[in-house]
Amino acid sequence: MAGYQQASQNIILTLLLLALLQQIYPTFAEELNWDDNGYVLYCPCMGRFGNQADHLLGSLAFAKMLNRTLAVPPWIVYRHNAPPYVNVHEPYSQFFQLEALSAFHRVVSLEAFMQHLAPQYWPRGQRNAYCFETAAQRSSDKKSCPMKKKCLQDGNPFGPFWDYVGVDFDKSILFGGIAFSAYHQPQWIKKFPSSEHPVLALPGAPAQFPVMEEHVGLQRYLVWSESMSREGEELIAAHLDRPYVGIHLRIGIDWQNACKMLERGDAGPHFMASPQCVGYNRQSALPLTMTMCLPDLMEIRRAVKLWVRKTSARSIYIATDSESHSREIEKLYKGKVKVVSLQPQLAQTDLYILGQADHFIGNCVSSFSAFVKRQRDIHGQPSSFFGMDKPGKVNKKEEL
Ligand SMILES: Nc1nc2c(ncn2[C@@H]2O[C@H](COP(=O)(O)OP(=O)(O)O)[C@@H](O)[C@H]2O)c(=O)[nH]1
Ligand SMILES: *[C@@H]1O[C@H](CO)[C@@H](O)[C@H](O)[C@H]1NC(C)=O
Ligand SMILES: [Mg+2]
Repeated sequence: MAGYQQASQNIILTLLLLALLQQIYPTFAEELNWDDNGYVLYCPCMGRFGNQADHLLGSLAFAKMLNRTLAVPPWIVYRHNAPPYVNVHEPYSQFFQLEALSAFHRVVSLEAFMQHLAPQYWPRGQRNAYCFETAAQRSSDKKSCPMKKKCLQDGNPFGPFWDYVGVDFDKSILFGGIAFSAYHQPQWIKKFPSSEHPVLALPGAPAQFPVMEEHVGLQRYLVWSESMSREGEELIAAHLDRPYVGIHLRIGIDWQNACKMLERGDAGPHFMASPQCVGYNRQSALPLTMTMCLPDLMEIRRAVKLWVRKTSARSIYIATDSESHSREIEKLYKGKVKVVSLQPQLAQTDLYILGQADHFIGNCVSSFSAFVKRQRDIHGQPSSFFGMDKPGKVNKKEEL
């Protein structure tokens, strides 16, 4: 009898606990409900982290414009130079809080969508792909969306991405004369009402690169996960003395090649992420110099010296895609300023540390730098660029 009472008390306690948990995690319960207004799915198939982040901002805006839930994709991490030598798909929440996105708009992780909703509401056999007619033109039958295979390529990252969530597409639905901008909102609703087209699955992000000016502020909804913040704060506490200047060196071989386009005159001031510093307006854009794209050691030293002096920095953090130049930078200070470059396994760790710096010097053309700059702008933290000490203002030659 006593045992029975004990057991029923345990059950009541468990139920109470479950009810409590549901209150704390309401999004978990919501994730399981189907949204009659439909979903947007896409592959972040262009570029690495910075590009994927730009695309996420635009995709959030697109999903909100159509009042569809956004199925937030995992990050595609290209691990081809280190084990496991393939693409790794990191769930969004590995780096950022999914719940923070819902302050802007309804979201569900693509993984949860596939696990909890797709089996019933988007079953095999009914999985339509949606794409531009021009994209389908490149397929062998000229009418299939390039979801898992890109013509003349091995299908990376498209195939592995949809395989990761276990999706094969059954049919392609093509469209044209329409863009992802707000101007076309009525056409989207008319062409693809959610009653007939509940899941809009796209081969790429319904967004532009670089991010449009009007969507830059959506960065505020990208909030670091607790594990990322904890790890980042621990590293800062262990290695850096405040104030510290954080710098992003984007100088590796792929970048040297990209900047050659600028050198040859094949690129205007709007080149990749550069609107962030030359201005979004094409007519009034400031010139984009080679120093801004690929700062040489002289410019790196000049900018570091300037900002270390201005902020009375006690340490410098160097994030880099290749060399850190830490020896050369150390030489400027003879041990009085600590120079740190951790070259962490996760690029996001660098992003976190740069985001927390007392001053940040970024690369204007890099979307990796742009991520840091946007985040800092939201929190009112100062940033500059190599070759541009005051964002939006051409460097005077005389300075320093
Ligand atoms: N850890 C680390 N990785 C970097 C750094 N700079 C570039 N990378 C790597 O190179 C990639 C650059 O691609 P992306 O993020 O699209 O930025 P973008 O090409 O500079 O516009 C990043 O995602 C990182 O994987 C850096 O400072 N630190
Ligand atoms: C948007 O979608 C939500 C969730 O399905 C719904 O409750 C809301 O009424 C919709 N808003 C509009 C303007 O249609
Ligand atoms: Mg890139």
